[in-house]
Amino acid sequence: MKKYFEPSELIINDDNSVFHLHLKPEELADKVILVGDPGRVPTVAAHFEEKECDVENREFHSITGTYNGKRITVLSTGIGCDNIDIVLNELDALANIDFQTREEKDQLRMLDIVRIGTCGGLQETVPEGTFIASVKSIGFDGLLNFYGGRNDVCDLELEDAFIKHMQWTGNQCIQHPYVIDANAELTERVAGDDMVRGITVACGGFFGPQGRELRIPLADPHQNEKIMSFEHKGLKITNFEMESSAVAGLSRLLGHRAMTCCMVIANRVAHRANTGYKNTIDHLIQIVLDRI
Ligand code: R1P
Ligand code: URA
Repeated sequence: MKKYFEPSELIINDDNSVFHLHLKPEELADKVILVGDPGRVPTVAAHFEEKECDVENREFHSITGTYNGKRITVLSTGIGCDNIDIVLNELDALANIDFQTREEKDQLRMLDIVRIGTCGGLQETVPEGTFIASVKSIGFDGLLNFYGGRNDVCDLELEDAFIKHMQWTGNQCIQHPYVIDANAELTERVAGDDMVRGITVACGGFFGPQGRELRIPLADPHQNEKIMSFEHKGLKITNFEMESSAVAGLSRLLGHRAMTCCMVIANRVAHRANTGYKNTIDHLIQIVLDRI
């Protein structure tokens, strides 16, 4: 029996577009670039030779077009993994659910999804301007813990090692972290020779969860020191951002290939930040467009 999705579970707008993204099934390409900042969407699409649709709703701005003959959809997710839950589920619905019958399709499509983001560097070796490919992500956001099959796709050995290393007790930083791999083939192709490979911690916030203390003290004042000293099978934690774990995790569970690459805009060891990054992220965009 085919799976049927009720109107309350998969919400479809009157114009046959999906509830939040406002995209229609025929408007989605197999290659998808996700960016956080809606302002980054026109920057990516400026490289397209043709545009076939340009749709906006809330923080979700999508443009589908072609780059060197490749059909690509670029879409903004806004900030945070809660939006990634919406974006990944709606992208998959556009690809793999028939909007007329509300049933899962017989032939499932696999999307190649690359997130181009910004991040905070956690080692001296990744100064501002470095491109980092997240080989693995540690999700502090808790999202994957709500989905069945989570333990089948997560790196439970690294999860255990990380939890022991952090020595959190009681309700300190309570979400159970999950550890998820990016798609290895896509990561190799997109990261090439010019990106640093590392473990990324994806946080459910920019301040406390990333160990930034303004006027509220942190639950664990030693959080970042411990994160920076963690090492597993030769890999160190290189950076903080806020979406890679949810992108990799939901893509794995849905049968899509995903990876995240970010440009470092702040280095937490050197205590420096580059606020002029919007002028330089185009180089990373160009690399991804050529390799996706
Ligand atoms: C925080 O400033 C935002 O920047 C990073 C984080 O993941 C978070 O979304 O990514 P983007 O530049 O893609 O938004
Ligand atoms: N994005 C983040 O999530 N953290 C940083 O430090 C910089 C960009």
